[in-house]
Amino acid sequence: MMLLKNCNVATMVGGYGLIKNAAIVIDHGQIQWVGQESEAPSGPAIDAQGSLVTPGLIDCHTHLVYGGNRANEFEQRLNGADYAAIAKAGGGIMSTVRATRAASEADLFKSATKRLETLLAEGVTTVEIKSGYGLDIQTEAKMLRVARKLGARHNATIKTTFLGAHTFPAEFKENHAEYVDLVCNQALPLAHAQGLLDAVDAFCEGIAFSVEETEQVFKAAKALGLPVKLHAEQLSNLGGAKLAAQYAALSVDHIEYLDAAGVEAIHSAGTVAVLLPGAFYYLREKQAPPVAALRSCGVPIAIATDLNPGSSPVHSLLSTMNMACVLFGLTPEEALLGVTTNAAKALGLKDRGQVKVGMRADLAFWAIERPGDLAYPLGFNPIAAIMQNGQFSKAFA
Ligand code: DI6
Ligand code: FE
Repeated sequence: MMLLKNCNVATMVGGYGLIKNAAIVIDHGQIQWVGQESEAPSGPAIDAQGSLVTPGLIDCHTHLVYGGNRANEFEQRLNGADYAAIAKAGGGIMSTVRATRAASEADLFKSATKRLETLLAEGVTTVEIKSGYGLDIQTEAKMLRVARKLGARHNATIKTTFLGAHTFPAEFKENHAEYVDLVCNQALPLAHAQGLLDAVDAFCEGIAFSVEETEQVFKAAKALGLPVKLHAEQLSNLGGAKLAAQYAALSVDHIEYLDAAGVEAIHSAGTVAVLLPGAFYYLREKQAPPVAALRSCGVPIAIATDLNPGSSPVHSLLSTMNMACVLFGLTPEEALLGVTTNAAKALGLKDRGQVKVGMRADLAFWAIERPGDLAYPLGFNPIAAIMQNGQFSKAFA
């Protein structure tokens, strides 16, 4: 049993849920008690140095396993080329697919480890990682094995998502139906049979998969009992979110172009809206997601880095909180909910995202006073200590 004293706890229960002058009891990797320090059980305690304690942060949307990088495309875009045009010309996602196919499993593990450790240093304790830069049976599985191995080697929970339907690989450019068939009937079931999958995603967009093609992928996922998520309405409004709602998706992600009917549909389905301000920032998008409508409807809003080599080479969830506030108008409390409670929901995780009895003891201790101290600076990390499953992965100095 471990007793922590001298802290303020952002429980995230019923909103921000602050308990001042708090103590926390942890046992067997779980929170056993949380409340006023004056009412805490007696015994030897660890001094939490007056820190603000939040749930360990959750990055619920990343593509952090990949080969190569796309700094060249960053330059091309600065010179006027646009994201979709680069993709159509065989760059974009396909450029990363070529590099990822060519990379050894050991090299992918090594480069992904650096990115993961950068995220974890900011109090992140759970990370979702997608495949989608293989687009063939072997390379999709290779990426997912790397993601599983990252989870086994780090003090963090890694959730994996199959994204075989990310784009059409060059060899299927003229035969989309055959590729969708390969995804649904071979790549997906094989990865699942190897225990590599927690969820299934697709990129529903003009430059990627149509609503009908996406539905085939969702049907295959459901047949295997896997939950679905969707990259939807990022660059245009195809109605992907409505489809996702019909399949009780955990989340719809990006959603800059989501309309009122889409908001209503995901609200009814209990689907989380995942905002990815890093991609919006890098692609210099003009249309922000419908935050006011999501709020007034009561749709849970999560935010994530979307860490990927093309549209969002963002390795910081704290910076993402800042961008969600500055670019999308979230409040710092909403941003914090977006990387804790609502991010847990977006991954279907019921055992984390709040500091309350029975939850997993994943905690971040910050040398700050209020959520604004996380969302307001850029490039400053006020972490004091990190606890993962009841153990300090970073101890107090
Ligand atoms: N949307 C994204 O933001 C990433 N994938 C997707 O479907 C970007 C992937 C990339 O550009 O490499
Ligand atoms: Fe993405």
